[in-house]
Amino acid sequence: MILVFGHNFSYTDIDSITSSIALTYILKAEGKDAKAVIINKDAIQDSDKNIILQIRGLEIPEFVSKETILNNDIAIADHNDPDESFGAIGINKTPVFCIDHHLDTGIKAGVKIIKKVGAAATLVAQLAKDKGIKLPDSIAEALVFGILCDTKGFKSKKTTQDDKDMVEYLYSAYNISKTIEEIILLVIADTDISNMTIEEILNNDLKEYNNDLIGIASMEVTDDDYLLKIDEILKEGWNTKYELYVFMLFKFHKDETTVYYFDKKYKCFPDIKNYNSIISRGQDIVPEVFEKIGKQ
Ligand SMILES: [Mn+2]
Repeated sequence: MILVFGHNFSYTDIDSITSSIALTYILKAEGKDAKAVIINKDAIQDSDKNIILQIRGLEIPEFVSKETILNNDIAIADHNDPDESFGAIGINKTPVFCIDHHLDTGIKAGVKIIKKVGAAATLVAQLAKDKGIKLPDSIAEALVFGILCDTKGFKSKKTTQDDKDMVEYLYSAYNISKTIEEIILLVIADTDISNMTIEEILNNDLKEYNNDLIGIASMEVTDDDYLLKIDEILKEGWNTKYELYVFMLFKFHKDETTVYYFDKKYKCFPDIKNYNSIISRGQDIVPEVFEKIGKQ
């Protein structure tokens, strides 16, 4: 059996979930025994659960134990860094399949497809298309959600023509029950930051790096309500467990990103940096952080 999963540490996301479900379908269509799973039972945060409920026919992958992972083959989608995945629970395995849109860590895999596009879901949809595998409409629709989530409705700087072309193709080849505009409204819902605790805010969409010494969280907003919490964010950002904690604020109403750094160790990051676009954690901030700490 091949267990298929996206990045799970700390949180998974819609791109990871939909990509792993579609990759599972492709592997099964090729006669392999495969199952989409999650490997961290706390991987799905509430904001994503609300989106998942809107995706027709989508079943949340079941959680499997470390022992189950040890006894089966693995395939990974939407990441290629063992540290943010199975490595985090002490598993050392070569995936039989890896499909991802992040920077190549040099991981070994039976089949490895890594291409810099806006969403892993774009690559998985392309894989099905290339192989002539007809997906169920519900899985095609899930992939549209994955692409629009990760590219933030094509607003993210990491969006490529491939992502746009793939969404257009999926609409032409499948029966998708919602329009692009309807899906964008669902996936870029304004985060009601005023009703969140500071802990929830600082942990939102959190990913850990560098043996969990670095944490990078992010939040999407569509108005200026976040200003009510900004003093608390600026204060408590220093009290996380990380040597370097980064909080990215995507301001969709202004097409801007503000990045707050809480650097207790490296002393080489500004407290705050503004960008005139919706930038990407994986493509903009993570490489910059590792380049800077590498020089320290
Ligand atoms: Mn992704």
